[in-house]
Amino acid sequence: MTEHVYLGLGSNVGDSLETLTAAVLALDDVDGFALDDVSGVYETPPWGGVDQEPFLNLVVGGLTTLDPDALLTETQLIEAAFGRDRAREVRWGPRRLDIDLLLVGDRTVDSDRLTLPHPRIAERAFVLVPLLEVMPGGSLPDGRRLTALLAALAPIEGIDLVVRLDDLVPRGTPRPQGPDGGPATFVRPGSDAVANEHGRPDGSATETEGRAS
Ligand code: A4P
Ligand code: MG
Repeated sequence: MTEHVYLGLGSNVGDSLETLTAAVLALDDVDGFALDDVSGVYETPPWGGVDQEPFLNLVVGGLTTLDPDALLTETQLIEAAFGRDRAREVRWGPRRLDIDLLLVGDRTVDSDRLTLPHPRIAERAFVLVPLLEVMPGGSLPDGRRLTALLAALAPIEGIDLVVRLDDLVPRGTPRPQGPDGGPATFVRPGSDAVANEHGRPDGSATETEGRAS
């Protein structure tokens, strides 16, 4: 059986952009997993109450023939290969690389090792913003729409598009273009259109402070 799967990646230790790019390519190398789409990379304020650096986050969509447990084993091997040391971690603290299974088809799983959908999707703008890019119009298996979940977190500040990794997915759907031919913008609920430093409509500095939820 082939299923659609969505994975959330985050990093705030080391060269996060390099780590995330390499991790996406490592995922594509996993037997039984094929990369289908990758969101932009967003700089996001740390969520979870630990004082730490901002994260870079992205979401990938893929097709898999692996069962969720086997896929989790693969993602944890990739985390370890990039130097993640779980023994030294603070919960919701700094991470060299975190890969979360967000959604695997419509499955709901609640085992010691794995919960699906990932239990904190609805609370995390750093997940919902990139997830909506690769799953436009998407919903959780219980029917809650991603757009409604994101709106419920408003106002959302400090999430900024850093770069697109579209070249990693040559067969992906072409992206909508922004007004200047640059990256597409999105609008934070209750505020003006936002884009990265190349596409920001008012040319002002990119805001990095704020809160995710
Ligand atoms: N596990 C259960 N379900 C899952 C699933 N769906 N996907 C189990 C992945 N793992 C799952 O994982 C601990 C155990 O959860 C795993 O061994 C697996 O068996 P974890 O990643 O160490 O921690 P967690 O308790 O799952 O927490 P979570 O929600 O993944 O958060 P993290 O990784 O602790 O959070 N702020 C921003 N802006 N961006 C971030 O990326 N990340 C963190 C780290 C905190 N703040 C952040 C970010
Ligand atoms: Mg995690």
